[in-house]
Amino acid sequence: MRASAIAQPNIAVIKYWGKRDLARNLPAVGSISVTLSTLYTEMQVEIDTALAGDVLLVNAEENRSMLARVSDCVDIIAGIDRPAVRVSSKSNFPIAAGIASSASAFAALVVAAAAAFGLSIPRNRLAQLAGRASGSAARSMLGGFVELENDTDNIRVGSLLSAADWPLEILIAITAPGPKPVSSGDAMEISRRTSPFYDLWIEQQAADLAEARAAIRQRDLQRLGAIAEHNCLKMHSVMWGSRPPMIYWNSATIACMQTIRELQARGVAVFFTIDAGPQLKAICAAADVMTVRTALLATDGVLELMQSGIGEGARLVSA
Ligand code: 2P0
Repeated sequence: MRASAIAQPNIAVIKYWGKRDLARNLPAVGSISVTLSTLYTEMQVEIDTALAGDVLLVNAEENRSMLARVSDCVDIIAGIDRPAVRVSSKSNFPIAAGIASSASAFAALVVAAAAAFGLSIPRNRLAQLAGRASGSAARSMLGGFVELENDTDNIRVGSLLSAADWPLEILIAITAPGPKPVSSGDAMEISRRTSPFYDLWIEQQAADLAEARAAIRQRDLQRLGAIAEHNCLKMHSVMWGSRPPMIYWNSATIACMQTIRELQARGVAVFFTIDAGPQLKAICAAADVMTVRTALLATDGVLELMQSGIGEGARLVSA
């Protein structure tokens, strides 16, 4: 009747931007991400027949704005005739600020909800169901380097390398902690409808995925960095070319990019990526993490640095 699960957010090195089926929330492109280890969302789902309707607590406070999305996700797992649930979510990082909080939240939610209702659902099916709630959540079902394949009729997730196979470090430079002005889902739709670069973005994704896959298999950080930065900046070009433009960066985001370029010029193996928010994520070998930390902390406008290794997929914890 009650179950808890933990999931980690993931950072895409080859991005998901755009949907090909709004009703089923199917992405228009495949993507590749790394699952983080130190940031987490823990979700507890408790069936409570005494409740008149579902209740959602986020970090111990009742939250009505996210309730409908959470209820829909539990419906997808347990059916609409299910009893009401009390869902409690805890995270150790800012929500809706471009650090993939919906990915860890919905990955943990599907695992906890399936267990609370006593359902045994294969992992790939859970990934598909999590993906209906949030496209990127499907990737947090697995650990390490994860590819989300955009098949003809559904999605499939697969692991390219485990966390232990290539122990990289990820630094997240927080440049503004508040929630983003436009949700990723809405912004993607605006891009699809209005950006003159959108079709080209979709067309080129298979080549970017193949290049990243090869770089990951070879554990070639420089090769992965080159394609990841290209893919990230191309996604943001699609956003900037949208009407109205979707500009998530601030001046500190650009200062952080400059810092990474300077490190690269000094021979440090590091690359950046930026999602639908103003935070910059730097990915480097464990041996270089102190150098990258120091440089990012000295960059104007960086408020805080979060650090993570590569972690595991969503899993049950004792409730
Ligand atoms: C990604 N993002 O691949 C890309 C890069 C943001 C920028 O996946 O509408 O919050 O819920 O499916 O999962 C954010 O997308 O979007 C995202 P929905 P989601 O990480």
